[in-house]
Amino acid sequence: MIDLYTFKTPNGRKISIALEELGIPYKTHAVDITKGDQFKPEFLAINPNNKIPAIVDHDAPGGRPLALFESGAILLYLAEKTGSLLPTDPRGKAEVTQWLMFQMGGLGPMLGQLNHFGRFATTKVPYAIDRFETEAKRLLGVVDRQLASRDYLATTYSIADIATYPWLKTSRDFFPDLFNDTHNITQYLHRVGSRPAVQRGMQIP
Ligand SMILES: N[C@@H](CCC(=O)N[C@@H](CS)C(=O)NCC(=O)O)C(=O)O
Repeated sequence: MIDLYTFKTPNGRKISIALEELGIPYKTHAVDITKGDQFKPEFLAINPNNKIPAIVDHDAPGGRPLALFESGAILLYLAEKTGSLLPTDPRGKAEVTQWLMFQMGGLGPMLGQLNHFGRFATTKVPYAIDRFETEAKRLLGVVDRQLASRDYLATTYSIADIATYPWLKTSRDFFPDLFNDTHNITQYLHRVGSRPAVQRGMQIP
């Protein structure tokens, strides 16, 4: 059994999608980050970085519960624990890890900053909006070109797609103009979004 601490954001949805894909039983705990739940001592004991998602795996290696934060680390852990969604051959694994890191270090943070400065900042800062919009467009171009000749980011459907899909889907809903020239991404969103586990995971919490 896994306890999943999450909220309705792209980073949270990565883990609910993965758990749904893998068929691992889990219990959802909604951490309302708009109300400060992430700063409560009981949550900080699980993630000292006060962010969702986090998990506690009660059937972890070593025979004692394992608390984990950082969505990329959680995805790698779940994939390796189950032997799914991550190839075991070094070449295939490296390709998936590359696109996972691209999402964790590039696409996610840049789209996240664009979301902040474009939708939530109380002061409009044109320089920041322009910077993050330009970088987001460039990164979306990289993804779109990668998908021109393949169905998934790496050779097969993997945790790299699970990390990327919720960010693309949510960003397209809020910033549709960014996706005017990304037809391969549009098809990819249909392809990945039609998976029942993805649909279920996107509803959590
Ligand atoms: N690199 C982290 C980022 C997690 C993150 O930014 N979580 C946000 C929601 S998407 C959060 O919990 N923010 C609350 C806060 O910063 O107080 C991951 O991928 O897990």
